[in-house]
Formats: sequence, C-alpha cells, structure tokens
Amino acid sequence: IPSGDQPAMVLNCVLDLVQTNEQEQYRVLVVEDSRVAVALIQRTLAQHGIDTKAINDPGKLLDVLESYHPDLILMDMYMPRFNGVEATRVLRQMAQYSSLPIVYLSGESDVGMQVEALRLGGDQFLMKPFNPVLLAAVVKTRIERFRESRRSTRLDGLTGLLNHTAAKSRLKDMVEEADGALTVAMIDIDHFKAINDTYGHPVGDQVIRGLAWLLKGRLRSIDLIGRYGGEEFMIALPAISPEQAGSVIERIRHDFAALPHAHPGGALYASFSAGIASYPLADTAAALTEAADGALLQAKRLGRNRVEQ
Ligand code: GH3
Ligand code: MG
Ligand code: MG
Ligand code: MG
Ligand code: MG
Repeated sequence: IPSGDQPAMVLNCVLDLVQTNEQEQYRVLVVEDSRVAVALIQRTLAQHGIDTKAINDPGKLLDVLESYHPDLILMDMYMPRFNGVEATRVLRQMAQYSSLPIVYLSGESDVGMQVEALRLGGDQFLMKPFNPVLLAAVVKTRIERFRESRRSTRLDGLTGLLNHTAAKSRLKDMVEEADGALTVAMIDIDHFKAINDTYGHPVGDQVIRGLAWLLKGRLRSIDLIGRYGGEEFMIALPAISPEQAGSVIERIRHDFAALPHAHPGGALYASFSAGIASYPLADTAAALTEAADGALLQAKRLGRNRVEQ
C-alpha cells in the first residue's frame, strides 16, 4: 500500500489484496511412496504455479487433509502398508471428501484393475510414466471445475448472495479475523407476506432482488452480504466503528423505503427493519447473530422500517 493520504487509493489497494486472496493458489496433495515420482510430479506442477504437498504415510492422510485443504489428490495405487484404492474408498464415505477430485497416477496397466479403482471412488486414471502436459491439464481443469461447483453451492440462486450456510461460516471466519470493530446486522423486509398476497410471488421475488441489488451497490467487497432466509438478510461490516456501520445501515434503510418496485399495475414501496450488534460487545458469531436478532425483533415491535441496536 503506497504512502499518502488518499483514502480511495488505499481502499483500492485493499480491494486488490482481497481479490488476490479469493483466487488462491491451487493445492494438490500427492500420495506417493516413490521419492523420484514425487520430485517429478512436484516439479511439473510447480511449473504451472500449483502448490503441492507430498505424503507416503497412510496414517497422516486425514490429518494432512484437514490442515492442507487440497483441491485435488494425486493418488498412487501401490505403496508399502498402503493401498491407494482402499484409501480412496474410505475418503468417499466421508461427507466432506465425497466430491474432492481424486486422480490415480499409477503404473498399473491392467484395465480391469484400473476400472475397479475408478469404481471404488477415483475420478480418473493416469498412467506412469506420465506426460507432464497431460498431467498439468488434468489437474488444472479438474480443480477449476471443483472450485466452480463449490462456489455455486455457496451462493443463493435468486440473489447471487451467500446462502445461509455460507454466510454463517463466513461470519465465523470474520469474527476470528476481527482485530477491531465488526458490526452484524440482521435485516428483514416488513409485511412481506402482504406483498406476496397482494401482488403475487414473482413480484415478491423482485422486491428481494431489489434489496440484494441495493446492498451489493452500497457495501464494500470486504463486507459480508448473505441471504439468511426468505426475506431476511445478514450483513457484517468489519473495520468501521459501530456508529459508522449503524449510519450505513440507516442510509440503506432510508433509500430502500424510497425505492419503487414495479408490478403490473404500477409501483409499490417496501421497507425493512434491522437489528445491529457489534464486536467486541458480543464476541462470537452466535452471540452477534443472537443480539442482532433480538434488536431486529425490537425494531419490529417498535413499528418497523427502523434500525435498532
Ligand atoms: P414482518 O414484518 O413481521 O417481518 O412480517 P412478514 O410478513 O414479512 O413476515 P413473515 O415471516 O410472516 O412472512 C415472510 C414471507 O416471506 C412468508 C413466505 O411465504 C415469504 N417468502 C419466503 N421466501 C420467499 C421467496 O423466496 N420469494 C417470495 N416471493 N416470498 C418468500
Ligand atoms: Mg507406489
Ligand atoms: Mg422473516
Ligand atoms: Mg416475520
Ligand atoms: Mg418480514
């Protein structure tokens, strides 16, 4: 970050950092007993900017998976005290590894054995000695597809925002990383059932998308925006004071209430209520959510279209 006091410039640099972090380096776990093979594989993948970690001990597999979070496993078939196909079969029974790409890299030339290895959970079979160009291409395309599908299961289909599960998990990370202020807001559209009942479900959907659009436009890329439930959203704003965060939410509340939503007979107006809570007053994701929920309930009780703390 360059020195100088231009906030916009500093902000842009911060955004760049965030975006680079999002496009993390690909990680491949190499399960292989031959040092020569490991060296060849690591050199090939390193030439493509891919990070690798190698193990030859079956006892370490689960621990390494938890700490290294690979995007793909390159699995040897035959190792002393260790069978790659058996390890694959075990991983496939664990929910968190059921779709992790596993590519065999083995000298096994018997097609029947290769087919059996795929049947027990492998995604692809590559022969040793391997072609470096093919190996790199297989690894890269499989990882791209894996990351894309993981990304799409984290997003809500109607709004493109983080879904409930992803928003909760992102908030946990943000609380762990918080080195100062962090404000959470729970937002709920007012009398939404009446909007559906009066104008129909598709118009209701448009109102939800309208709020999502407004939130995306007003918040920073470091902020969390999630669709927490039907017409309920979760927001988290790091690195600004609770007072500043409160006025950001208040301005969005004001502008949403003035935003016209089209329906076949003209335009309708909606509003939302919000409850906010700040770290470190509440210091876990659960405590922040609960406190913000309580404040939201209070905002509803006090007549809606308002922000409460
Ligand atoms: P309040 O001001 O107390 O929040 O009242 P409300 O009517 O907004 O609250 P309530 O929870 O009773 O109604 C929420 C409604 O939102 C009920 C449900 O059918 C509707 N809903 C949930 N998800 C969607 C969706 O994706 N699209 C549409 N159109 N409606 C949805
Ligand atoms: Mg071997
Ligand atoms: Mg609701
Ligand atoms: Mg409700
Ligand atoms: Mg509501």
